[in-house]
Amino acid sequence: MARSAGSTRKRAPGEGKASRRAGGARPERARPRAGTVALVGRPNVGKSTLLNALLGERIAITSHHPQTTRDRIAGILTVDRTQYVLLDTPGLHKPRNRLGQRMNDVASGTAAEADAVLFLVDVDPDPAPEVREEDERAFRSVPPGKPVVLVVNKVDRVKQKTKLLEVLAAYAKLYDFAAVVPISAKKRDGLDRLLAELGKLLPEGEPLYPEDDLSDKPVRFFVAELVREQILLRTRQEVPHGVAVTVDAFEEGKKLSRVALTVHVAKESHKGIVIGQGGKMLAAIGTAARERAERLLGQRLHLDIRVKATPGWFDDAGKLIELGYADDGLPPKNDSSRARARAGAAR
Ligand SMILES: Nc1nc2c(ncn2[C@@H]2O[C@H](COP(=O)(O)OP(=O)(O)OP(=O)(O)O)[C@@H](O)[C@H]2O)c(=O)[nH]1
Ligand SMILES: [Mg+2]
Repeated sequence: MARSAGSTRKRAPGEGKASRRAGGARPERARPRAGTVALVGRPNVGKSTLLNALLGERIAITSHHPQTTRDRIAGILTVDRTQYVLLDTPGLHKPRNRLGQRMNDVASGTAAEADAVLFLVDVDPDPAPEVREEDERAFRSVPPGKPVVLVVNKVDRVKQKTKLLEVLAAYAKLYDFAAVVPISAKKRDGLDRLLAELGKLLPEGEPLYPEDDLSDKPVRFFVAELVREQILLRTRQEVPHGVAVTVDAFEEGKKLSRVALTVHVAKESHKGIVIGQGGKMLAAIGTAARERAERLLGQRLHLDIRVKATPGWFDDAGKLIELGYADDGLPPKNDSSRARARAGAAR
């Protein structure tokens, strides 16, 4: 699908938002609805995979490692006269450092601000008919009184459907959910019903974003994230958790944009792992990230990536700011809902 990084306003290089050209509202009698839905749940349950599946675009990075997502990322989906502002969030977990605490704050803060919450859990291939304790703990971060849709993901893994029904029945007792929806984000099963249930919970109103916007994040965010994704996919153990990627320069050209990035690793010894023998690993990371970024953003890119050890950055308030984890990732309070939803674009 055609994509462009363009938006109409004048902007600094790399600050333009990702947008979609296709789509748009089809005329219908129902009144327009628009609102925010926070996707929350434990790490690794498939929140970002679900966001991408609903949008039909891979805007959020995903991996088999827990705690892949570190920011709130809005994905904008307009179907008929309903605009869903889907807010992907970091997985709720027991934090071990400042970064982890910030990630939890972003997730629970986003749930508190949103019009509706999509609480996501996943099922094992052979699931026990009970609520997982970690899910119960994560659910406590959802403010009481919110409309919540419980979504049970990865049903493609379950062979015995009677077991799945038992899991659904157990989780349904956790709260007075607006709906309980089994899905497979990977196979895109159950997504139409999910959207129908979420749509009922959104307030009536005009779209919060232009209909061809895809996300609230600037282009440079996606380039940095796609580099981080390749590192998550290609490294193991403690290396991926200690990686942050910053954009140092973004030179926007008509035919080709040049992006200079730094990969920050937690230890000197991790540098060699990311660079690889003769620089092979870094070259592979760069090529794969560039290809994905070009596809998403609809522009040709040249990535210039260096690797630097920044020990302890995830526990250092000053370094967290330097590396882009400055605020709590939330839109400012005391604002109209329209301004709130748009605020993320300014980062
Ligand atoms: N079998 C199966 N795997 C899935 C499904 N959805 C997601 N996954 C896998 O689950 C893993 C985690 O997916 P993510 O989307 O990164 O999970 P997340 O909840 O965003 O994780 P954090 O960002 O760490 O909180 C990845 O390996 C996905 O491929 C699904 O429907 N079925
Ligand atoms: Mg995620």
